[in-house]
Amino acid sequence: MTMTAHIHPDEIRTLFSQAMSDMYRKEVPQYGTLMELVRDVNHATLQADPALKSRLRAAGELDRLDVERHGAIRLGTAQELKAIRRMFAVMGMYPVSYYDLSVAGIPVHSTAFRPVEQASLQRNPFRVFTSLLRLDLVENRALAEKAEHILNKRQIVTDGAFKLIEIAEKQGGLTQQQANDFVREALETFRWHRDATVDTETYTQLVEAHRLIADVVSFKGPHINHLTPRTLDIDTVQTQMPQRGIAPKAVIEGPPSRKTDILLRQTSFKALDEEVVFQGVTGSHTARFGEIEQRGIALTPAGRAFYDKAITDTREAAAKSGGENYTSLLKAAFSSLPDDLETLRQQGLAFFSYRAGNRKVANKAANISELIASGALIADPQIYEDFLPVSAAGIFQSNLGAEDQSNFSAASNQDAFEDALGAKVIDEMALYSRIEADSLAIALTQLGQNHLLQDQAAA
Ligand code: OOG
Ligand code: NI
Repeated sequence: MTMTAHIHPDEIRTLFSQAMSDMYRKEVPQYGTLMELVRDVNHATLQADPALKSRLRAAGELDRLDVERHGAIRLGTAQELKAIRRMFAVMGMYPVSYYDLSVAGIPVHSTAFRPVEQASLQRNPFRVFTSLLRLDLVENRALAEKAEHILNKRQIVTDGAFKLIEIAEKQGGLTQQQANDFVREALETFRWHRDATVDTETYTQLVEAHRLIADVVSFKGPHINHLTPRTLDIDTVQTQMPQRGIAPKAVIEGPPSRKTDILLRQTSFKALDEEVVFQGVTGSHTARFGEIEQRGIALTPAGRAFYDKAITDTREAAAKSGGENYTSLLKAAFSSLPDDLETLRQQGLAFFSYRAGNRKVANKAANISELIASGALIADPQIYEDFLPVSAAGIFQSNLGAEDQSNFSAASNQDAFEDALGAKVIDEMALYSRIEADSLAIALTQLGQNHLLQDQAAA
């Protein structure tokens, strides 16, 4: 039997993410403008801060910046979600975390498909925030049934893509030629279709139930909703957007601006009106928007608990005061969270990845902090690779308009989501803590400091 070499799933992911970016740039020209702005701001930030640049380079983080982005899609049925899971697996992307957005009045629940290994994340951390419509939350049952019927008639993954997914599953990978074909076929799933599958009347009914339902149900497939580049300085991007003819939403979602970036900060610009033909009748649809994000260090469960409480407190206080002083309330709520990496590390609030530095150590160190202080051991922040449900809800809502913030009195339903997915979602905290533990073990072994392995949880 002749064996043809398989290419690495990381390479397929990079090909796909590039192809997606090219397609989306043609579909939404403002995306190109946004990419340029982000590239300019990142360049200026690195120029102005050589220490940041060399830290990113040493941590293997610099190269991924230019290719880094996330996409968002919205699916209609369990079969679609299963098919998409198999498609993303070919590219080394797996479902991480469960996000319940019904608590924010949005009838979806979601996961993020992304690479999970540290080396794969460094090569290309491309992720896709993937939502599944919850027709069970639609009060008008007749409309929900109609929507289900419409969805059941469409096939969002091409026959060609399915064939290659099966080959990849059977052979454990794809050859270069198969990968190229796969990327071309997979791209079709996410393309914008100007021709809706429904008539104007049905579309209007769906919009009345919820604009998001109309977005999912009325089209041939889950057009890519947005592609989000990562900036190193979101405050500057936010202020410069208007100069490039882009109007950002009022506030940046997530934590406040700090010396030490944590988790994820996001902003977006208003959704576009796109021309659509409803069974011969020209109309328009508003769903796709632009988004920018800045990523900081991943927080441990203890750090995350602080974050969640600070955000909840801020929103409550802001609601009481009419929302005007949101930014100062937010800053105040985070003022007791340490704003330097080493304190976050020593207090067990954030996740790190360890590596041995150039300096050798002669003696057995007393603890890990001592090794770090001497320069023998280096603790790089682990970038937060996931999403924040409150931010996601804010992003959804800023693009839906106030009239769509209905209250779905639904319980979170991870079991139903995993049934639809045909798999369990991976726990994000387990991924960060495994990367931390593995990297520490390797570094300590290299440094001849294995005696410190037992108390790796300690500072
Ligand atoms: C997804 C909204 C959430 C994010 O980055 O948190 C999101 C959507 O609009 O489908 O994109
Ligand atoms: Ni997004």
